[in-house]
Amino acid sequence: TMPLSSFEDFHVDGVLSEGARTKTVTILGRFAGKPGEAIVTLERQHFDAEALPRWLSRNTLLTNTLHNDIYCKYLGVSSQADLSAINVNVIYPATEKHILKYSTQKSVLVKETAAAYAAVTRPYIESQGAERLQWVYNILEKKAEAERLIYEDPDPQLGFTLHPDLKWDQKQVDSLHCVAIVHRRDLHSLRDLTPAHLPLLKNLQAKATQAITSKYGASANELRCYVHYQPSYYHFHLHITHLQLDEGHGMAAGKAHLLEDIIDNLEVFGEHEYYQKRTLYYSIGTNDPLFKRFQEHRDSQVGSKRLKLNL
Ligand code: M7G
Repeated sequence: TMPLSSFEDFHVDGVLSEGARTKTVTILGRFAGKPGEAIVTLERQHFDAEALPRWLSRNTLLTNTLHNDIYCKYLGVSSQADLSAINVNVIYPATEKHILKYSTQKSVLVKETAAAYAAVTRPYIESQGAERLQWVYNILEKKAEAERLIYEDPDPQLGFTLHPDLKWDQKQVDSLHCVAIVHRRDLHSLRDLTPAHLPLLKNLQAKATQAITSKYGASANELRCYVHYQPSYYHFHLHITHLQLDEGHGMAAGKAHLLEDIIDNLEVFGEHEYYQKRTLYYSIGTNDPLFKRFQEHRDSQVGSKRLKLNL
């Protein structure tokens, strides 16, 4: 076969698959008058530095689709014919923590023992300002995203809200990503969970998946329900994604804990304070303020050992 110079006389027989995250589409087709079928994969190109000034100009018209606190989501359409539409997320005004989170950085694996949690992580969580959770409280109080609400169980102890995640443009069910946020405000992370929370977790499991199934048609065994440790936001919430969605780092071993596993661990080992006592391993960016705290902790331990040894 000759290399092509264009898609002249190409006929599309059908779409074989689409990748929402990879921005690809794979097509089955034929060339008129020629035998055999062709599989063609189209992949959107990376943004090159040269195109950025053209995108970030008055020629890009933004239609707002989400506004919650400092977070906005838009559909961007350029009046320059050679540029196609894009999804745009804006954080404004961004805090130092946001800038660090979104900057390219190295990751390291952290071993968080129960003692390290008590000495480093818990004080860090307690030092978080309430303003970081403003978007969560806006959702719970219907001050934002009320029109995007998929489902709510208003019970103050067992209840939660269910919304499309900021990351999902809601275009395709196989890239579905929703977030269920519990109404109670005393649970910060996985570390706080005990058998007393089993009714809450089982309520989430049953009703959130049921609501997604009836709204989007994805069946329960096509959904992945998980909790991040460490999360970015210390108010207990559940991620629900379609199994087809490749969420990259957000699904990585160590970071994503399946809701089913959490429930099972609490049922089997919960009386032994499973999530309070066990060692948790996760990767963390070296820009993360929590990483700095682990470093300071290690340095102070080395220092106090030296003192004890009279060095
Ligand atoms: P996380 O596990 O705390 O942190 O998840 P991660 O960002 O490291 O995954 C928080 C989830 O909430 C993420 O999937 C965010 O995309 C999502 N999210 C964040 N904000 C600020 C909003 C928002 O304002 N609205 C909605 N609907 N989702 C959000």
